[in-house]
Amino acid sequence: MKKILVIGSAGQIGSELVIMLRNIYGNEQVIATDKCSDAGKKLTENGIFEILDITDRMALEDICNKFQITHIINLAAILSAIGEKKPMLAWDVNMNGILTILEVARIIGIEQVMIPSSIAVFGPETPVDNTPQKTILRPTTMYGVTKVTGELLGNYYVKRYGLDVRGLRYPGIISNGTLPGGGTTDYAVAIFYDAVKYKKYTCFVKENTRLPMMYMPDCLKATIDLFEADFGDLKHHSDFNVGAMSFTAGELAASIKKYIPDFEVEYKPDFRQEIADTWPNSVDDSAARKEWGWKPSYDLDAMTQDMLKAIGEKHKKGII
Ligand code: NAD
Ligand code: AKB
Repeated sequence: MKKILVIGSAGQIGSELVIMLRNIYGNEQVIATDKCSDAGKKLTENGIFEILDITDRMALEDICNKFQITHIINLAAILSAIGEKKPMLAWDVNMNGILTILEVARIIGIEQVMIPSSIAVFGPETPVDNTPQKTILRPTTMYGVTKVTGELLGNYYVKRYGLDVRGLRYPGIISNGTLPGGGTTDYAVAIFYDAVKYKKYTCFVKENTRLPMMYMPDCLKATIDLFEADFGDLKHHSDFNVGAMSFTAGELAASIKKYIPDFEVEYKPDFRQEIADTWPNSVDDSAARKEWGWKPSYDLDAMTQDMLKAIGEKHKKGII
């Protein structure tokens, strides 16, 4: 039976992934950890939550042994915008964190390690439309540098040691649970909160900025589907492109306007524009579709309706 350790579980993705994993595998089979104790009631009330800093190798080994962990999912990371403000921290958490996990996994015999990557592996020289799986990986952010290196390390551990390492390049993830943790795609979440609360939003990228995005239910599905895939069916390992939708900031605003007609957006690009300009418009995810059956469910309008409903309910209850 799988015993799953989720590292960095209090963030945007982890806080929802842990709940889904516990629903599938059982509360006691999923150990949630994060460096901060702000895990939210949900993670502590129906399962174990432990403090774990991913750069602390001894602590990681202790937790793996204590709970007889078989599978590790690492979500601890410093995202692109914070990474440009604190590049050394991004290197430490993203790089030393991954190497620590891979080494511990190799030495104590963990069955599978999952480490998500990002569209941030691409850079200004990469083809922007339908970006191929195998292409130029020359990012210009520290976050991107750590994500490319993480993918290479993952593939190295597969080839060199036969360790089962998996990863997928998430696009910008949009959700209504935990707020995003300091990335360039955060505008695509913040716009919904401000639309509901103020009917106004000041967007930090230009109206015509187009990026690949994905709604959280699809993100969780992609993660679990790859987690569950048969290792023997995988030709790729740490670097699967996964696509769902692609829209400009202006198209996102127009989709919200269909439901909130007096919603207004002002565009005031900041330093994150430069990062967004180096990422693709859309990705070719045919390898994920072929090797583990990836298929997204949400398009822009379906996501907008769902986001506005969920955030509208929070607003009515006075939670936001
Ligand atoms: P997040 O910033 O919301 O959460 C990251 C979590 O890691 C936080 O709870 C933080 O406390 C924790 N953390 C930071 N330093 C740590 C350390 N030293 N030890 C242990 N925990 C630490 O990030 P997220 O959006 O949930 O992202 C999860 C993964 O998905 C990351 O690898 C990220 O690069 C990747 N990803 C996310 C997106 C997105 O849009 N959310 C897109 C592409 C890739
Ligand atoms: C970020 O904007 O940094 C993340 C990502 C796309 O990796 N959301």
